[in-house]
Amino acid sequence: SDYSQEPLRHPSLIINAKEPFNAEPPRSALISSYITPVHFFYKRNHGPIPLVDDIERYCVSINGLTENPKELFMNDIRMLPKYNVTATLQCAGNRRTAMSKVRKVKGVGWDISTLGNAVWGGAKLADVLELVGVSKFSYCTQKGGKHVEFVSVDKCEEEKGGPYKASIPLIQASNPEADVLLAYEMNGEPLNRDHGYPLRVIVPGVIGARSVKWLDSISINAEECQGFFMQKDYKMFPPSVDWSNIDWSARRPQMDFPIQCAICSLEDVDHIKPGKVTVSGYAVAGGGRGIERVDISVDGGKNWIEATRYQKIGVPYVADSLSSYKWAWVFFEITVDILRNTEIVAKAVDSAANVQPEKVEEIWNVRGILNNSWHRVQVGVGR
Ligand code: MTE
Ligand code: MO
Repeated sequence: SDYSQEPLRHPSLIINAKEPFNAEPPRSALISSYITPVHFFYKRNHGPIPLVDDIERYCVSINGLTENPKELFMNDIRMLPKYNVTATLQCAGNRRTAMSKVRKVKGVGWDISTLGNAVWGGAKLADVLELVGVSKFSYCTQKGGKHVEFVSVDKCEEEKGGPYKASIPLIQASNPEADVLLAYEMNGEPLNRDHGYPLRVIVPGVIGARSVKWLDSISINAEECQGFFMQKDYKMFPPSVDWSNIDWSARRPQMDFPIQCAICSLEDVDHIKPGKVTVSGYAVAGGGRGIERVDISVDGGKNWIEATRYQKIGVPYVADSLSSYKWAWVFFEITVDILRNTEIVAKAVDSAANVQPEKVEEIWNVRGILNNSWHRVQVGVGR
């Protein structure tokens, strides 16, 4: 593989793997602003960053089980109504390092910053599909298409040198309320190469793996995508399954991510002065479910107090109100008194009353995905 044309990256990113480039920001940088600056946004790749330079000739072909296949140029996509969707993208591997401490798992190690919140600008996939004869809210096209597959221009080892790909159900793709985008902007700027220039998919509320970067083509198919990352990866197995008895066909590809939160104002083992300590971080729910509550414990999980939540500084957050960003994280904050060595814990509850599991052991899985166990930081109190 050719890594000679990689873009420049911010020097404070924590690099978990160099080639392919996989990096996350430090915890404190992650919560330094509600909208994650592009340079601090985690980067998750499975191959070299492709170089798409002839933007005039760049086009996305839309084919498969539709009456009216088409090639769309950037101008065709820009002509459609533009939407700005604030959405948190989270990798299924977020917090994998902590899971691998229980028992070894396969995959790049990640701390708690394998997610970011951006304003994605682009066309709604539901509008794009209408251009090829698929009406809004369709389960199935006349020719029997039920899944929408996204194929990239990059090349990955796992696909034996072929492109990265993924699919989502047609009903989600054609639902304008699902806010699935073909995005050409991130935080008001053209997408950069690391994040999918010139065009990527954004599937809000779903693990990052389905938000295909460097889009090359879209195919409407009867079956879900048979690619590696749909069928041989990013599936959740019970703790009893290991590499000797794994049956990939027994599980479905993971779509929504689960309720998640983490403390970012403290490192794993922090030494602090006795007195008031600010505990802050992010909480995010999959599938557009809002965050109902974030609970903090300063005694390892015996007693809990509720943190304040916000999406805009100074404005209390209310889940599912018209003023909330339904696909985006909330920040939480609370000031506590810490006088002796202890464990500070955070757990969130979403609007469907889903709660994070207490122990990582209960959700351990061989691929090391979806670690959303209570987030704990050990604090040592010194002089
Ligand atoms: N798309 C392509 N073409 N190639 C990839 O390797 N990685 C996926 C997804 N889309 C990937 C991809 C994964 S696993 C995640 S978590 C997100 O992109 C990461 O997006 P980001 O690098 O913009 O943060
Ligand atoms: Mo990912």
